[in-house]
Amino acid sequence: MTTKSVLDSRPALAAEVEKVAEVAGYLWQKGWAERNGGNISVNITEHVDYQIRSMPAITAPIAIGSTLPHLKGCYFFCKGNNKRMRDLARRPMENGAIIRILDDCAHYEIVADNPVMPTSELPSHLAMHNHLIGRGSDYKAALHTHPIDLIAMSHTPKFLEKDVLSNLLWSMIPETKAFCPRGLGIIPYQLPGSQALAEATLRELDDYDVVMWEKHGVCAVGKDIFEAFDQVDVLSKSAQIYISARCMGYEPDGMSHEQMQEMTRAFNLPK
Ligand code: 2HA
Ligand code: ZN
Repeated sequence: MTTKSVLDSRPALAAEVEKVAEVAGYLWQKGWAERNGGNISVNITEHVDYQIRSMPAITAPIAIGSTLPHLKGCYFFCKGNNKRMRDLARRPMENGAIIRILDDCAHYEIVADNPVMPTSELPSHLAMHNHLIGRGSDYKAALHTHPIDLIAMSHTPKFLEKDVLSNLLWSMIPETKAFCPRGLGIIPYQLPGSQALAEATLRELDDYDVVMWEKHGVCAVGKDIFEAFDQVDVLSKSAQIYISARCMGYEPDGMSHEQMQEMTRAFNLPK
């Protein structure tokens, strides 16, 4: 492993990677990131200077598996395949890498600091970034994690009907709708890392910023990795309140329809 880093004397780029490391630590502390569970990718193109652009790659080109035209010339910081969030938290450049998308938009190469192969969910992550850029969004971060409470709730069909879980979670505490105003989309079970999962995720992202991968985890997007994490965190808090009430032996009332309407008006939230 090198001791010199591409982050040296690049404070803006270093700050983005530090945010990823901070969130990786939270995911581990919350119990959402067993072993190598979960993935993070951040579009860092705006922080990439001419010197990085002219740096030779440290791997041969690797096929993405699809062609993603909006990613031409983009750079991403990605957690490494089989790497642990708890290690990414302490040593981000040994457990993640900066990749460059090649001009054919179908291959990438690793440029720094070490030849750490990116996350197994790279097809979903890059497809999400391509989709976000294509619709003119300023979102830069994608997060996949395994929150115990939300996954547990995806193990029963009654919560998998459209918007049932969103409405339930919003009604547990006022902040959840305020800070996750588009709610939680639901994606029926698909093989992890598959193109089918990537495609289903894209469809749901048109309506939601956080989607549930049934019996697997959630995927969230945001302007930066903090924003993506915060949305999952508020949904998980609501899930905890629901589960705590059920453990005390009752079905929680939830906020009333009138209280939800009042919140929606007061915070100017989508209906
Ligand atoms: O990378 O969580 O879904 C580990 C995962 C894959
Ligand atoms: Zn996963």
